[in-house]
Amino acid sequence: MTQDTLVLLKDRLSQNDYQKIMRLNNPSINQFITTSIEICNPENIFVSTDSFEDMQYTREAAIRNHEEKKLAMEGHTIHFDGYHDQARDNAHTKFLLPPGISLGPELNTMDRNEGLNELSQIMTNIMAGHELFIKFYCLGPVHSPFSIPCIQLTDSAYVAHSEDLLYRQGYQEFLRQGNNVRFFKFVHSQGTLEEAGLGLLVSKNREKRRVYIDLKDDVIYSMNTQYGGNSLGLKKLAMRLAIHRCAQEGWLVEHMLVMGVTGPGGRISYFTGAFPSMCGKTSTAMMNGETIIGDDIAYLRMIDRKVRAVNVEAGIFGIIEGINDTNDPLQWDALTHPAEKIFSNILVTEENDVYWKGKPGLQPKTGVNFSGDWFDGKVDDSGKIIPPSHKNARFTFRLDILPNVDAHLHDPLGVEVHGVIYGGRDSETSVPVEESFDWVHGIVMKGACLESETTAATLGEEGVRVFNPMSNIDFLSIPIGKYIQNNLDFGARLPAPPRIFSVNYFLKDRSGAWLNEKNDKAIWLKWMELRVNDEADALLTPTGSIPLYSDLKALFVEVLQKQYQKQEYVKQFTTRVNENIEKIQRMETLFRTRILDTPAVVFTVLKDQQNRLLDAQRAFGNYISPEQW
Ligand code: SPV
Ligand code: MN
Repeated sequence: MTQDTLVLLKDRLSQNDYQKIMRLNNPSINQFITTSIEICNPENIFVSTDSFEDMQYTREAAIRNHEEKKLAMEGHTIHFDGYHDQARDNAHTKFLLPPGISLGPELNTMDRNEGLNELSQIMTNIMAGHELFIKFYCLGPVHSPFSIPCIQLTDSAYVAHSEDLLYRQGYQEFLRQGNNVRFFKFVHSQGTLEEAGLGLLVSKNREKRRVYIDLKDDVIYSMNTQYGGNSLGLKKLAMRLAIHRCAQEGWLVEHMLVMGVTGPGGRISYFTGAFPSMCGKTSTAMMNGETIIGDDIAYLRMIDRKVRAVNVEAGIFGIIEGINDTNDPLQWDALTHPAEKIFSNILVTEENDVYWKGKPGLQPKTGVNFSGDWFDGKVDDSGKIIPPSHKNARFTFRLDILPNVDAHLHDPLGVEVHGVIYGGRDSETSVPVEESFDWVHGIVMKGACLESETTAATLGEEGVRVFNPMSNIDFLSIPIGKYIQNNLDFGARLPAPPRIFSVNYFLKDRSGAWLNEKNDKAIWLKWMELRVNDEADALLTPTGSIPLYSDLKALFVEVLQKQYQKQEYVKQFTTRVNENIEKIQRMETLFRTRILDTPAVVFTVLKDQQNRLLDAQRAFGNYISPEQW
């Protein structure tokens, strides 16, 4: 640490804040902060520790700095992101790579020096006139083998406030881990601001929006954006650093919910579940009657030869569209009662209340939303109708406001995982729920071969079928084959790996009608809970093990008080042979031509499944009723 570093820190920080940094006694933290201050040049600086007062300061700053506004209900605030800043910007999210390093053709990369040069131009004085927040957090529970301390620099009080709701405070964790700690660093600036609805300020320079990831130094730069998926360091940005790190260390970082499913006699079995964005992950995690640990990102480690998982986060940044009292009673209750909560990109009514698309009751005719003053029928510059709330509009709150939060949310050892679920948006191929034959079959066929139709969670066209291994493609920071191999190796080290399942909430019949209702997922969860406890039989099909009609019928009555008809079961669980074979062929071509480091076993598993399907086709034809097995 140079003398200059300390001089600059002393000069720019208050005496009190300077002492907060000095207590950490970590030259690399000092260096990181100094360099960032020098280039970004904020007007003033606030250093936050884990104290209630510091969180209160951040909360109030979000109002004072015009990034949030109070709503009628106590604890509720509204935040807007710019009209064109409503989702993750994959095109401008890039890994900065030193010469000679490659992450394969599927990942978005650029030359490290070129990226750093571009950043230094974009970042010069970018915080002029802004307040810089220096915040310390911990990914995963504190005082745990999973804990990764993080430092977030941001000139957005909204970002800092969101992270206070979404993550555990980490100043004490830095002190606990001492100055050899390996930590992640984030620098975020909203950049130049302009006024949007309700006088709130939004990022203006979207042509200079960048999210650049420097794996070499474990640092991520996010510039000229506010949308959480681009700006919250600890969310999808940290996930990329963690995926890089876990592959070196032999554990897993997954785009997964963590939840407890209650079985007979009140027993709880824990599941993790990976779904692409907007494919039912949060609503599964929030299932009434079950317990929630997390809805987005999980770390999985082998501890005492078992898989244990934690939620990296302590809050939810969830999609609000369509939430209603009938289908999502827990989310509905949480959203309609006082508690600290940030709503983003929904409609604020004349009563200073909120409205989102799908909220029960009449849609207001006017209000203010992410497009400014809004009225029914308003169109944007390109003639597109502007809905009252954006499809990717979200809410942010702490998990502990939910009545069904699991008792182990902050357990330093997490929970033991009994089952792993993979789900995609697939209208034509896979059955609603199915168990794989074993870990390798599950990782390859359910995880690595996951395809899903695109949604509004990322910028770009919706409804296009894309390859999304383990629902994690957007966040991978290592070559795809290596990532699959890390998953395979993880299971190979376990004496009894968790069971692997697939679910598909989006299956349609040939006329395009949905084959399931939203709440049917409650039944699939209960069936999986029985399976991991060896308490339900299954039918063996070429693609995996599927439920017996009698078991589902009993569960439908018990859980949903619904008569489940045999013909519904037959339609839902018919094996669609051609569609499955076509998918295998798409995957085979993709792995051969685009994923150059595909593990050889992937091809073997694909081939075996194809042969089983061809045999079944010869015996039973193209559409095979479950009654045939
Ligand atoms: C997702 O899109 O997967 C999310 C929200 O969980 S974001 O923070 O944008 O990643
Ligand atoms: Mn997500």
